[in-house]
Amino acid sequence: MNQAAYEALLLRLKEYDRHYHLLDEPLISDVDYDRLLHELVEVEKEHPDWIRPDSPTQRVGMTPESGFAKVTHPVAMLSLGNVFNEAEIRDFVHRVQTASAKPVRFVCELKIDGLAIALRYEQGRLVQGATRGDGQTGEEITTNLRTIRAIPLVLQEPLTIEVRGEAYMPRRSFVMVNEERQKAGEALFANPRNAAAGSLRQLDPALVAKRKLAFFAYAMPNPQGLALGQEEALLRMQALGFVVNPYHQVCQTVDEILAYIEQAGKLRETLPYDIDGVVIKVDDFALSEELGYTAKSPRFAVAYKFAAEQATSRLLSIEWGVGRTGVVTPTALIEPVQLAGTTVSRATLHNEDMIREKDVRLGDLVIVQKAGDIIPEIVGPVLDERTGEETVIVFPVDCPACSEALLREEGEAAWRCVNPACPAKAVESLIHFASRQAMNIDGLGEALLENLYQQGLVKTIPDLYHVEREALLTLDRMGEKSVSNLLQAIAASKEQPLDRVIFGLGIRHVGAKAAKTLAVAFGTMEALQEASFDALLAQDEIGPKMAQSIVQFFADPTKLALIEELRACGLTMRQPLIAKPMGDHPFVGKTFVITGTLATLSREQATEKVTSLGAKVMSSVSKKTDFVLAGEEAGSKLKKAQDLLRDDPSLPLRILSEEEFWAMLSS
Ligand code: 0OX
Repeated sequence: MNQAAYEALLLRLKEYDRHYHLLDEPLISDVDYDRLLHELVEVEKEHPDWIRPDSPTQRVGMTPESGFAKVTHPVAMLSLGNVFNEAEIRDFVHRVQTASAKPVRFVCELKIDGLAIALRYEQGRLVQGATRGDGQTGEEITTNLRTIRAIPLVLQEPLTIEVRGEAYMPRRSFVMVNEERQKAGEALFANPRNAAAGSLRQLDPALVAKRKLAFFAYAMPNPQGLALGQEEALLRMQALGFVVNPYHQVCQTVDEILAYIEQAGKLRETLPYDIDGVVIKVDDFALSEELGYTAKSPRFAVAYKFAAEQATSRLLSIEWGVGRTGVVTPTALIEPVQLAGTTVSRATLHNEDMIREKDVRLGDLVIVQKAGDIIPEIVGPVLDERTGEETVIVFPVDCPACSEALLREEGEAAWRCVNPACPAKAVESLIHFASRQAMNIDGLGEALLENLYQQGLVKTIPDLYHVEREALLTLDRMGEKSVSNLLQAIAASKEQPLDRVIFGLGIRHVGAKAAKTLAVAFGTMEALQEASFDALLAQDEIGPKMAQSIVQFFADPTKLALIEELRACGLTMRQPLIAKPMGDHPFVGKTFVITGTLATLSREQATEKVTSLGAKVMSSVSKKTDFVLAGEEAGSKLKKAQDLLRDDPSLPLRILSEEEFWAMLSS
């Protein structure tokens, strides 16, 4: 084969890819495709210098040596706020409309039930792909994402942009994957979403490639003038080579949005992939930016979630679990039933009051409900089906894990085990400490912690930092590599910021957000330990219940000893600098736009530096921009800033060179 024939074959394969993914109309069978691909591989082996970066063979790369690296998202990947009914949609539309002088255009899209992914292209080449993670930091899974044929490796234009979208597993791939797993005697994936997530977490990209994942692009977080609105962005992404879901629609009234939702509901069953609702977005990017964000989600878009799905099944028995705080929770074990595409055999009954209120009895036919990601729950019994054989559920009086008497505090729905030595509480506390929102220790999941506890290797949090390689190697399924990775992850967690340690300690009522507020306000663990009730209460969003709980926590000598021990283990418990201690820094509270190529730091690093000083980084320049940090080859944004200043020199806007930026940064 000569080079021209090679290139023709490559183009042919790319065309097949496009039909397969974009149009969902394969032109040839998988077998034929694989045969042609094999031909291509053979030619490339002979002529490595012919290989083009957009060749389908470039999709399966090298296996990462040790787990996945972390990636900080330059623009946070926030989750969407949910709306569930017409009134809430009206509210959203009204709020948006109030902020705009013109009638607002919305773009409605199907909400694909997959995993949000961020892709970074430099000069048109895919250089990085990452998961959403906690929204700020995700995992770098570029080699795995490269195996997805719907993700272009090279764009139609040499642009440096980020594109976000949903990686998902089409239903037919899901069925295939599960059939294979069943044959191999492996646990089945509950639904396509879990299968997609599980696949992207594989360390071997060749395995990921077999799973046949797909991708829909739906956002350009930093459109750089490539598009002025969402509809244009979708078209633009499509022109660049992405697969964009075809069912998007511009709506200008609530009625049009409702009609779209109704259609989407009908379409749902016929689609070759799962959707769990509809996303409603403001079209105009300028308006979107003006609307901005709440702490958790954008104000310019919401997700309408399809109503919960219900099924009926028989209540067989109750499993009593003990949580980290000692709360005893009932889980209903039911006859397995199909619900929203998964088999459900467990559902929560919440607490004793709920059981009484609903009058659920053993042997009852019960209604089970699942809404979105939420764990299935028992809605109530089907009373007409009662035979009289059903028996009342008796709540345990002693802890199911340690047999100590349970307590129920005034005004609380929960029964609690207060035994500090309760093994169930200890394991749950370890799980919480290692969890993603707390110390984020990779590889240290529930099953492993339970095992470590049962083997007596880790009984307390500080034990984690003393556990030895040899001991870990004795555990099932822990080889050299996983043990090294785990030890490395545990060691790395010593540097986690103070807020994660505070959250990880599991102080009652203190969630991740409050932990951050406390870490920022008090700066060190010592200061927090000594904070009075009033000093705590003076902080934003810290109420009396939380303040009381914090004071109580630090009054307990065993907790103080725990913190001392963690310090001795080498935990730094430091909070990176943020706005407050730098109250008079010129960047505090300012709005930045970063453009062009910076010589001394990446855009992510620049973003991190200014946001840690309490500045905001925006994607486009407006009259409200305070600083434009312009690197080499800055283009339209720099020009826009210059134009704005020419029209109105009194604007507070300043254009900074990289050198000036560093000078101000250290001021
Ligand atoms: C989806 C989906 C998720 C980006 C801008 C607002 C939220 N699951 O299909 N997210 C978004 O948009 C993000 N769009 C979607 N279609």
